[in-house]
Amino acid sequence: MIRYFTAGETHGPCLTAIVEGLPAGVYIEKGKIDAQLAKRQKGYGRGGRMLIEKDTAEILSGVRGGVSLGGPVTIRIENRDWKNWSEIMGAWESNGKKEVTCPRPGHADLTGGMKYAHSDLRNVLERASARETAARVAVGALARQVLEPFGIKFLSRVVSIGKIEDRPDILDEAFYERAAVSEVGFGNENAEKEAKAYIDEVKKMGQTVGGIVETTVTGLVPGLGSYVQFDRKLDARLAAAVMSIQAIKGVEIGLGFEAARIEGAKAHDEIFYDGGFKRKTNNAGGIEGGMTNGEPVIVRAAMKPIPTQYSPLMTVEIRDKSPKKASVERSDVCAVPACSVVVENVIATVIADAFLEKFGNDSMEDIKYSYDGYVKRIKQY
Ligand code: EPS
Repeated sequence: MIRYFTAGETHGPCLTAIVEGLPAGVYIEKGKIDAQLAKRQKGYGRGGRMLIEKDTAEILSGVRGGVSLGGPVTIRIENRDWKNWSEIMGAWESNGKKEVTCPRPGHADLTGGMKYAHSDLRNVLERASARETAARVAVGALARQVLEPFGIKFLSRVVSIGKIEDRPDILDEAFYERAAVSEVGFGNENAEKEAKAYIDEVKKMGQTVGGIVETTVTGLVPGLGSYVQFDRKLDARLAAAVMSIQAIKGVEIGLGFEAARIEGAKAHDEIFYDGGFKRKTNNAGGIEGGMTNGEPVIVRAAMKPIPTQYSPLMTVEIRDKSPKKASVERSDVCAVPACSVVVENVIATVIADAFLEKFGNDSMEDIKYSYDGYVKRIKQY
């Protein structure tokens, strides 16, 4: 089982995460974590903060000579912007500047201020910020290194940005490779051009735009997760983890909401046998009864437009209750490609958790032994 916590404010000294449950004997490459962090910073429409940060993971415990020890792994990601905020966000000194009293519609500002009795809503936004997703990406990029020796791979793409849909002719490796390097996460060149033009338009309107992202996980054995208890169902765990990412308003697995609009014969995947149990289609998105069924797991998430609008919506000043324009915090016009990286790595952590739940948590040596035994047994099923 893998558990973790993240900590840190967007303008504090750093983000930290403590990961508990990583087995001993995992070969960990720092470069793989930093590559995911760098990818999260990219994307057409990203804001000024991304010009300041060069996110990289410092490992402070649980790893020796590139191999995990089995104890908690502490990850630290420096906030380079801290030097500009140390007098405002210092743990012991704060000059109280840059206070926020005009809550942004769509952000945690107003309700967070009520809940925690903050009269300066900066105290809310500092932790609610999407900056925290850098820590979650680092955790996922670490956790997925448990899965790589077992051939488990993650493929992600942006399905749409606002009203602009990507137009995959065929979802093959080449398409995913193009999507992986596209500034908008699209694999189709013309659709990419349209999306960039649209983001420019949205920026001119002083607004923001969200979109839909999709992650496909391949190489999974059947039987991760369980049907015996609601909180062990893998689809439930994936949905909760993805929904907990900033700005996510919807999560689908497989056909998702489309499954509610069609009859059973079109919705379910017929089974056949060809040296193993196979399915003709994958409308279930690789999960049936809360368990992987051996087909690729397909998860889609809907990201709302980021709440900070440079032509702000109306709000209420929390002290004098007067109608005001919402506060404008530095932000992104579009962070959908970044969201795609966050969703992929958050999914990786859930898959690693379910994988270790089934095959053990102590050492990669025992895990491989348990995995090989299971694969051998189900081949004879
Ligand atoms: C982000 C960091 C934040 C924002 C943005 C994305 O940095 P800063 O607040 O210093 O500009 O740019 O977060 C939001 C837009 C938000 O509303 O949370 C990041 O690291 O992804």
